[in-house]
Amino acid sequence: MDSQEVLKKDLSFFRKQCNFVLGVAHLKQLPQTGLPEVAFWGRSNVGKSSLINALLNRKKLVKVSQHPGKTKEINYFSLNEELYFVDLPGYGYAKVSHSVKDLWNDLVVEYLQKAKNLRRIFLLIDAKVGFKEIDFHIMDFLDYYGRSYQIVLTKTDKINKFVLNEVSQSVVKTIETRPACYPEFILSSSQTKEGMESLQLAILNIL
Ligand SMILES: Nc1nc2c(ncn2[C@@H]2O[C@H](COP(=O)(O)OP(=O)(O)OP(=O)(O)O)[C@@H](O)[C@H]2O)c(=O)[nH]1
Ligand SMILES: [Mg+2]
Repeated sequence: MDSQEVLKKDLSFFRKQCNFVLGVAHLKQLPQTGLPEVAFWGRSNVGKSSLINALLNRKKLVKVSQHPGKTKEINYFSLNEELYFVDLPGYGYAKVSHSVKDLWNDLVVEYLQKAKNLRRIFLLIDAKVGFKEIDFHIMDFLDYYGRSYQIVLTKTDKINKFVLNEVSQSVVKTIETRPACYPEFILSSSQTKEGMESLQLAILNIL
């Protein structure tokens, strides 16, 4: 087999059976299987759920919504019972009652502090919006806890090359100052599938 064939064979992993495992609302419900996990996080509506669907070649495995704040629990999806994809509730969405909002935040904060099998967090940034203040707070938190994360720009189909170039430069600058951030970032679109192979390779490398 040449290297191209090996690569294709590896990427076929993402076509294996995947299914919803559970939605975690309290930390004691976390799966105890010891399988490695990769998590997807970012502001509400940034495209976390869509990205998981695209990566797993599914249209409706994960619920996608026009309304920010759709994903409220920590949702676990298993790929071939070898790896968990973790869809985290988005942050930065204010239009929910404070008590519930605080609960989500506490849950995610606790998960990120304690998760033993979490190998990397893909931190999604909408390419059209760029970094917001809250994204910097989130990165402060991840850097503080030494949680390995990698930046993924989403929805690149919505912007032109000029804007993409500008936002990419700001990402490069940000990464330089962030100790827990993986040095390379990924451009992605769940619509055009740009970046899916890069993300899949990144995940295979983590495994
Ligand atoms: N054009 C375009 N739209 C996208 C893309 N990814 C997601 N969207 C749209 O963005 C909206 C939000 O997508 P979701 O995947 O639900 O976002 P999320 O980050 O999971 O949102 P919450 O669970 O609410 O935090 C939906 O209307 C999607 O169709 C993309 O790559 N390109
Ligand atoms: Mg979602």
